[in-house]
Amino acid sequence: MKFIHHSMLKQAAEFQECLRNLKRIVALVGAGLSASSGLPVFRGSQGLWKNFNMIDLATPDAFYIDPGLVWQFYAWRRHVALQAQPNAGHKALAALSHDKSREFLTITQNVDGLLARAGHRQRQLYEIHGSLFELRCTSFTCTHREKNYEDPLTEALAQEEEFDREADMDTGKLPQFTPTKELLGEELPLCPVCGTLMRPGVVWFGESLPLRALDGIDNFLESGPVDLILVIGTSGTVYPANGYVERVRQLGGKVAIFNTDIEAEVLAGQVADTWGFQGDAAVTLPEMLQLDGP
Ligand code: BV8
Ligand code: ZN
Repeated sequence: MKFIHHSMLKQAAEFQECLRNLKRIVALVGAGLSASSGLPVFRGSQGLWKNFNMIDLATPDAFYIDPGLVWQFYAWRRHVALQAQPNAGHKALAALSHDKSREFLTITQNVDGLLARAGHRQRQLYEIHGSLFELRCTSFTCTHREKNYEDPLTEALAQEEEFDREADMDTGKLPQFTPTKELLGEELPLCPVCGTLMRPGVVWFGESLPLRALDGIDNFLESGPVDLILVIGTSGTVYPANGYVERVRQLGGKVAIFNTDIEAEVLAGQVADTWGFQGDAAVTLPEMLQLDGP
């Protein structure tokens, strides 16, 4: 497929030439960036949702109906995220956040904490769907919330099988979630202040996104031109997160897509102001962002 290859080389050269002069950049990140760290993506073959419908797990109703099931899901997600390591893609974005010659911010849909662990500047990292490592009290009269990296959170939530990343990655066996037991309320994380059940500090379907984050992103988008949005490892199915791509286009910015699955016309360079780099973002992103000098 010489043609595609030629077009990709051309896009790469053009992108890197352009990147030097692009001063205000936004990254929109999805599960694909953490895929090669061993964390399953939500859709596609190894879909995390495959063995469980998202409605069963990532909604307030699911938690109300069966907090034990939902807590086992999130305890398992915390466990595998803590076992995972940030990859070269996470580190490339973290490096860009320390580049003084540009204004840059990352909007991540991921709740796995890997960008923070890669050393991304906190002030420029917006976790718009929350974090697995935030816990919140469910009582309306209590405002307790905490950062919490303990694993297990409670004895009952201890994860049996150790997820052996190397071995499992080779066999392509990604961690699968199978709830094992009926858990009672007192076996779940309880608020240290008022004793009420705690919940994961993530944004569930039907819940609004953290307003502080939305405001911070709006300030960036409205306080100057936006030259480029890097769209990394996201299927673009969840809103309002994926609305930012269109917003940057409307502001006259260019779009660079990093995904294992890119539309043919983007690959062929037929979509205006849009580059497409097909492959594992942990490989393509560092390659394309190597900033050899200012
Ligand atoms: C809200 C936290 C209103 C929890 C998540 C109908 C139409 C449009 C929208 C809606 C609709 N009905 C309802 C809505 C709104 C809804 C929504 O968008 N639904 C979708 C599913 C249709 N949105 C909401 O409910 C949001 N809230 O709208 O509130 C409101 C306003 C005010 C007051 C009250 C209410 C809240 C959405 C947040 C949900 N929480 N996560 C948790 O993680 O458990 S969403 C969760 O799924 C992730 O955070 C992420 O956002 C999403 C997964 O998407 P991706 O990250 O893109 O991952 P995916 O697997 O889909 O794709 C992976 C991609 O990577 C693929 O493209 C693949 O090709 C690529 N890839 C794979 N490997 C690699 C790779 N790329 C590069 N390298 C690789 N190695
Ligand atoms: Zn409380």
